[in-house]
Amino acid sequence: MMEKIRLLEMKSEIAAGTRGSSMGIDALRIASLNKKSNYFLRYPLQKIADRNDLLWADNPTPFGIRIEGLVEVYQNVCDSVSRTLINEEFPIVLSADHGSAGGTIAGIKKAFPDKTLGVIWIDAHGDLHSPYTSPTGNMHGMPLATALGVDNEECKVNDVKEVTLQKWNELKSIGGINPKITPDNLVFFGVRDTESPEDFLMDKYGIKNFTVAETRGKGIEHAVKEALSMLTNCDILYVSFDVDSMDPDEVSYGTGTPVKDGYRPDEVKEMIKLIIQSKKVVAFEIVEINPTLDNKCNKMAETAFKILEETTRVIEENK
Ligand code: EXY
Ligand code: MN
Ligand code: MN
Ligand code: MN
Repeated sequence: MMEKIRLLEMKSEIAAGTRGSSMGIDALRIASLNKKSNYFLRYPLQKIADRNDLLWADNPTPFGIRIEGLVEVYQNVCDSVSRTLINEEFPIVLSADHGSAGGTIAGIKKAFPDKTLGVIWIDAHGDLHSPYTSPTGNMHGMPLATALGVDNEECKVNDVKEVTLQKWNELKSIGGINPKITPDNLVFFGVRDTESPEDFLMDKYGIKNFTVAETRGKGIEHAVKEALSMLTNCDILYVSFDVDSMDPDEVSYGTGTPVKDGYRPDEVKEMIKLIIQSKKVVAFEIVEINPTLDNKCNKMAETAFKILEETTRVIEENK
């Protein structure tokens, strides 16, 4: 098991549909200071180079220079995550936008190429789109498609330029392995805002989604046990926590794509704690805090920080 924790800071928001998630990690810092916590002093922190300069470039369309920039972001995240794991440290990835999570998965696989990786994705969204199917062109809706290596052309709604496809194929191959995960080793919690191409993939591959209602109906402990039992063939696990999995009316609208009827913070905290106790977890990631959208001052970051602190404590206990 990992000796110690390393925080990896990734402020890229070039995959986002809205500006501001790059400030989510500093909002976490503010939350930690308001709580008089020394959390950000306790662990080594590595800043990973983003390409937010592309946000101010001419014509920074998602399928123009932004996808080129995302290839670089994926590579940077992949290298940092894999180096951290090879150094027997536990990476806690503090990301802006969920778009960079494809790089996190690439980094885990680069560090452990022969291990079967399971992914637990806590999110209101499926993040399963490709350039062929995306309703918005925002690449934060695509990280899992890059990890699964799926183009989902059968559900094509967009014409895609050759140059875009080349970059898309590069995204899928970052870290040298494609695909990095198989659909039977992916479990969702809280997904409740998908488009038909994503529903098609979830049905085609039988990807399990524990809805909020099902999680509550079964009880969190039972739902997590069931999820872990579906991933027993995995040697290692990675948990990606998108704060928009939580209910915006319960917490705040401080995230890029809020969706009603989400989890309460205590439910998510308990869920992650139980998952991490499984000891197979080698990386944890928290994404999508956007303080510029918070309708309750810094409530999203404060809520997320409490979950991050508790999760980190459990990771340390389980080392
Ligand atoms: N499925 C929608 C799209 O692809 O544009 C919304 C995606 C939201 C993604 C956020 C990070 O979870
Ligand atoms: Mn986003
Ligand atoms: Mn997401
Ligand atoms: Mn989401």
